[in-house]
Amino acid sequence: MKSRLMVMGPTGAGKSTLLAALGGSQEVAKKTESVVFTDSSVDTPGEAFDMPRLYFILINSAVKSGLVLLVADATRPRFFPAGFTKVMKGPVIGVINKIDVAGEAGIDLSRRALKVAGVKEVFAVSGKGGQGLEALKARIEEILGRCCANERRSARID
Ligand SMILES: Nc1nc2c(ncn2[C@@H]2O[C@H](COP(=O)(O)OP(=O)(O)O)[C@@H](O)[C@H]2O)c(=O)[nH]1
Ligand SMILES: [Mg+2]
Repeated sequence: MKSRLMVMGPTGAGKSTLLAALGGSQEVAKKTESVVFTDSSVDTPGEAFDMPRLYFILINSAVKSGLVLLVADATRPRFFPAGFTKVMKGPVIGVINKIDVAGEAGIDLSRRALKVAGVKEVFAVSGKGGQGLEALKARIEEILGRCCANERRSARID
């Protein structure tokens, strides 16, 4: 369904934890070995983001999603390929994760990295501690609600 929320980003950035915190999946802190689709979410393995020859997995999954979150780990900030998110069909939001434990420098660098990757909007959150999640949730609802209101019955993320 096009109302799915997809997460992508490096291994260990907290994608699966974030998805669970947003209500989109049951699984927490278990290594994601493959793309996991539910009616409301798409979880992706970090390898698909870390290895360019696997990018097609992310691009194909994004086609079946209404919104993509690019998750950056503020405790291990790093740059992503410039303009990477522009190849995704549909909107992409940047998420700086682990602000409960990251320092200012890691948060700032992650913000810059997400901008370089091509995202316009960035939210800073802790998928584990809950900080910033309400604002992110509200924005997700707004975007998915607008794109696919008639699909939202079984795909609510709140
Ligand atoms: N401190 C902290 N740890 C987190 C947060 N989100 C995830 N983690 C931890 O980071 C590790 C990787 O999380 P996971 O969701 O499996 O990452 P994924 O590989 O991107 O799906 C786990 O040990 C999580 O408990 C967060 O917001 N803060
Ligand atoms: Mg995972």
